[in-house]
Amino acid sequence: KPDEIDSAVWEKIRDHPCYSEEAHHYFARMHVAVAPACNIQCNYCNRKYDCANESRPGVVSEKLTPDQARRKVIAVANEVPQLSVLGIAGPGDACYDWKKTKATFERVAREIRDIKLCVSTNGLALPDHVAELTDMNVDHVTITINMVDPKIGAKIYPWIFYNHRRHTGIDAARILHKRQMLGLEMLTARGILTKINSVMIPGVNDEHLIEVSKWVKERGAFLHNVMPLISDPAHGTHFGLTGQRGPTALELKTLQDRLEGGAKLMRHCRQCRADAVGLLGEDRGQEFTISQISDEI
Ligand code: CLF
Ligand code: SF4
Repeated sequence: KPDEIDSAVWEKIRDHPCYSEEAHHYFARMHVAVAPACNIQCNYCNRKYDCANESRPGVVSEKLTPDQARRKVIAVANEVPQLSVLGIAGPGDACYDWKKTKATFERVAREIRDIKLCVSTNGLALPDHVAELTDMNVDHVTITINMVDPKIGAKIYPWIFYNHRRHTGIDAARILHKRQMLGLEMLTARGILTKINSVMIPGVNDEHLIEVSKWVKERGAFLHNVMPLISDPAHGTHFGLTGQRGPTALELKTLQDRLEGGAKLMRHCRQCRADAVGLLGEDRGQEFTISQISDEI
């Protein structure tokens, strides 16, 4: 255990492949794509594929009901001894599509007691579910935070759906920002480890992510993961259609180096799919499609 990390935190990260760089060589995660609905629109999203919170577009993820997800997790746990974490990361928003997220976690936790539960969200609905996340012993939550200035947010989010209606422009970005900060503070107060994902969008929020890093560090974020925008016109995202480019590998690394000294950086993210299975960078999802899993589980 590294000296600077306290023992309670170490227990939470030592076998989590995203929260501990060391652990990612030995421990596997799996995602189940149970949460297709989303409450915001990001200009880098293509709903046909996965939540770009964490996911590389490509092939449509296999969407599952909570019971199918339970069966799949058991099948994977039987075959993949390194499995330590079950994450829900889309294809929509795990906290907005909450009933399915909750039902999945409850079913799995009843049968596999030591699996770690992990959630990824845009943060808008997060404050409403922090109490339940705490009750379910969810120790890891990722919030995608791309701005702390609503003027920049308005360039990334055309609308959000909140309190039964659609909000647009700066108004939408301001609400999203407040909810993200509130959610982060609530998690920190309860000792839940938080990772902040930021999508680096050149010319839109690249410089601004230095400010984001300060804000989230002050509010107790455990890790900051800056990911490159994946902008391919073929995927039909808004940014893809407007010709917005993603950063080069050098631009990403230069920004990450400038962020040293803010929140601790994650540098080994592989932008997993919403139905990824295996070690990071490995995707064994095709071995565990629901049609291959016995009905008896
Ligand atoms: Fe999944 Fe995300 Fe949990 Fe990890 S992924 S919900 S924190 S278990 Fe990890 Fe994949 Fe990067 Fe995500 S490498 S995309 S950071
Ligand atoms: Fe798409 Fe995820 Fe953004 Fe929702 S939060 S619009 S699913 S990228």
